[in-house]
Amino acid sequence: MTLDLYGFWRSLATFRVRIALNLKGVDYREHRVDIFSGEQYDPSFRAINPMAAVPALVEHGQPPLTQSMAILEYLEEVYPDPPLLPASPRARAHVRALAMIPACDAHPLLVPRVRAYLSDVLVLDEPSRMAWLEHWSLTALAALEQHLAAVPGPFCAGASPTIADICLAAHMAGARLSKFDTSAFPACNRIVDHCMQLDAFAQAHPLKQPGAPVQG
Ligand SMILES: N[C@@H](CCC(=O)N[C@@H](CS)C(=O)NCC(=O)O)C(=O)O
Repeated sequence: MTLDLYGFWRSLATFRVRIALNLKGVDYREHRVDIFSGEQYDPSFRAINPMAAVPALVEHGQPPLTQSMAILEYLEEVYPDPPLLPASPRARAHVRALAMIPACDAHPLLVPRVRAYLSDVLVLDEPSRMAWLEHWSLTALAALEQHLAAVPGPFCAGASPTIADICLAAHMAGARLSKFDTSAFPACNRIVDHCMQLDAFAQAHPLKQPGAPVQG
């Protein structure tokens, strides 16, 4: 049965869920919630996600699932093939930790509601706001680079993609869209470039989604 994904082209958390759905071959249709124009605050969407954030995943007749990491874990349990977590408990914990660096330590500092607070409440000017975003974006990449510099690859944890690759690819896409200099992170760039050769990642990219700016 087709799943309903509520998302937005520029949303990195939605990008994560799209990749997982694609990797697992799960059929879905996406409904656009324009988080730049404030559609996430519409009562009809708040009824789906009271946090007013995408993604949300709805299966016919079931309450919505929210939080991209919870959705990835759900997909892993319900559609175990191909696995997005390694077999051993220790390796799984490590992959989850790598995934959480961008998803839990960095991404919450970069979202529109935080950007709006920086400009509207703290009255930061545009260069100061960009410095904030760049700082936290690159802080996560520096930590990941230290973890990944010596891995044999081609993915974060071996020969197939895991949730660590999904979260790294989404985070790097955000950094690249913001034109941050990521050249100090060659291992991260190498792994992401490898991921993006897979259709499941490439087709899920923000710039491939309806509503994204057309690239010249
Ligand atoms: N921890 C949540 C984050 C969800 C989130 O903040 N999504 C962003 C887009 S990536 C959003 O919808 N933001 C709306 C806003 O900040 O107003 C998840 O992983 O799903």
